[in-house]
Amino acid sequence: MSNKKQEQLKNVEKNNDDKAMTTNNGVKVSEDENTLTVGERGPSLLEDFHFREKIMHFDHERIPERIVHARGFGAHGEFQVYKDLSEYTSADFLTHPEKTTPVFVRFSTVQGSKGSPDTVRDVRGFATKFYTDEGIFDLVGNDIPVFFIQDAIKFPDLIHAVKPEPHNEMPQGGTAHDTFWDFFAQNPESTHTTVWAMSDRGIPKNFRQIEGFGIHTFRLVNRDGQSYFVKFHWKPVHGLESLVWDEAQILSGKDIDFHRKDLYEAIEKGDYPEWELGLQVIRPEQEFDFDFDILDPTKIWPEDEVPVEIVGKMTLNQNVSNVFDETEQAAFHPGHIVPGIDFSNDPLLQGRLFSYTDTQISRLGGPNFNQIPINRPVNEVHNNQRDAMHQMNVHKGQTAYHNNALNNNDPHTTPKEEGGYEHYQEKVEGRKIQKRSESFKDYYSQAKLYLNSLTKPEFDHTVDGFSFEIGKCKSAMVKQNAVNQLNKVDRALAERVAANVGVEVPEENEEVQTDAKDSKLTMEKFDIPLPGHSVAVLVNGEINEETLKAYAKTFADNKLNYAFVGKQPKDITKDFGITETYDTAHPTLFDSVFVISDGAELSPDAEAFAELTYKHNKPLVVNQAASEKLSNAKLDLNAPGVYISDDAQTIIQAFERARYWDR
Ligand code: HDE
Repeated sequence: MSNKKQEQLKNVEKNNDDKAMTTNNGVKVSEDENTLTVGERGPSLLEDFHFREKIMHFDHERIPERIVHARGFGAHGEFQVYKDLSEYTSADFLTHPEKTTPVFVRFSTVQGSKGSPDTVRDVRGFATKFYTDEGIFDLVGNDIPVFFIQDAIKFPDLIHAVKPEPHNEMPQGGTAHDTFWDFFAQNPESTHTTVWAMSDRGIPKNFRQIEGFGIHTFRLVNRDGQSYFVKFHWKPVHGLESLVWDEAQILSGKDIDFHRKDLYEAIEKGDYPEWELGLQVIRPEQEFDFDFDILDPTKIWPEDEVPVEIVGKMTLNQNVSNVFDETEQAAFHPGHIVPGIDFSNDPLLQGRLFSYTDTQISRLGGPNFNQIPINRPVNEVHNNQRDAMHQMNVHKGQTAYHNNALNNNDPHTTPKEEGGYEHYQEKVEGRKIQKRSESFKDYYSQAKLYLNSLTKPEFDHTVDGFSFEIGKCKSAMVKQNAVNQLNKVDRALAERVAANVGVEVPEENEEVQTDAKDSKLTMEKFDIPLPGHSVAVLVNGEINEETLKAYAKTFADNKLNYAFVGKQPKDITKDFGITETYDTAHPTLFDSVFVISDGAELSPDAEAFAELTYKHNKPLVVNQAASEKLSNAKLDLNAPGVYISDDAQTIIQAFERARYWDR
């Protein structure tokens, strides 16, 4: 823990080791099991101040969960830029390749409440706090590069439609209900993002393997005051993977913490999750060169058209010590920016600038939330803001105003040349109006571009996503309206979904006409590195210990996580053995399966395990003896990604692909 933020947090750490218990006023406590009563069986006495304080504190332990992104998980790390980006920006952390900047990242789902499952179909939040030497920069993004709406005034409508319905508070954590699809059909600007959410992108495999997007157009401003439009990207070093829908649904029950556990364990093991920071830059003179408006948050800048320049790397290398103190109290805000970065006029971004501070006041109990340790910058803070709830500082001196002569006019302002923040002097003029720009009105072309860019299996999964979600609606009108919208994007999609959910395909084909594609949108473009993947070894019969150990070594040497699964746990050595049973393990919790037998029959559990792995298109290896016993199982031993072999190396080879969609 050498980074500045970690050191700062260390100073406020509380450790109970060897410490006497005290009240919050520092009085040593002699009794913590029994309240003060009159006699052994008599009434309790209010004068037991330790009891009163303990219960009072407990009664207030919860704070309001976030209105959106309530379910989240965070970790610390650091960021380093690869090269000096002074051409684009004056930001200190982007112009000093020798510096590492502490970061804190919180991943989240959007719709569900704090206790909802991790693997629901939803957009994932990807919020990064950079503790730079010039103050905090928050990149509060998502794992999908576009958003459902174009203007912040519609955010409460979107969220009211997507959240559990008010009359019965269902469903939790998902969009498969009438109000969401009614919103979708009545607000066509949501089409593009919804297509992404219904594709494999809506069910990521874990947090380590998602992309991150700032979504909005920001500005970078260099020392000469020259400005560039920019979009921020995080590219996962570990590749991009998703679950299959059936798997995601099973996992919502088998392991509600599936994503957070993966992140936590990877960091504990030292397999640090990493992302590269990418920039898409558009020069001011190119602002109107595109067939989309670069301020519209429902549009991507296709990477084939505006390539992503990779400029740095972020590594998450430290779990939090306390989830409430750090992750829950973290207050992100897209308005936290540093010199060298500025906003664009994207109307969604502009509205966010109000919302995030406002929400912290009810969530964190007052305007001093920046003083909570996780939210403190690593550089010094001085200003004339005073008092208010939960003030943690003791401000010295007589003056708290500017200008003053009594304190030499301190704290003093700093000119731009010396690092003071100055807003970019964009020239704007116009009438005050409430009207959406005509240039924002093409809702369908990029939704179609996205579909055009998917592989066939990815397109099929998207059909399944829509069919499941629209199919769950109770109102036939809502279903029909939703399919009518799809008909404006892609006729084949509309036809297939209409058939699956039992409504009419609109007579007229209204499909938007474009063959445009972007080669960077399919998830299959990403290489999937082997480390971090997992294998379940199903042990049938009495396999000797040396064989099991040799398998374990091969997996460990290749940085695969592994578990031996049998009918009963069996210690082979102190730290090694059959640790999982069919009660605790499940195929959805592993990326591949290796079935071994010494000739013994396979248990029905083992067969079912192999079948589900097969069904979910994951690598499957069975040894010769096991293959002979699998004749009743519902799987084809000759299918792609299924191997008959006794050699653990075969699993390594089978991971050439994480999923065999052609099975
Ligand atoms: Fe947020 N959003 N949002 N949002 N958002 C919040 O702030 C809001 C939007 C995003 O891990 C809230 O502290 C408005 C886009 C993330 O703590 C709230 C609008 C994007 C997180 C809020 C948007 C996001 C939030 C709730 C429309 C992707 C979780 C609690 C103008 C670029 C941060 C909080 C964390 C959280 C408002 C749209 C991402 C209410 C008004 C677009 C990742 O302030």
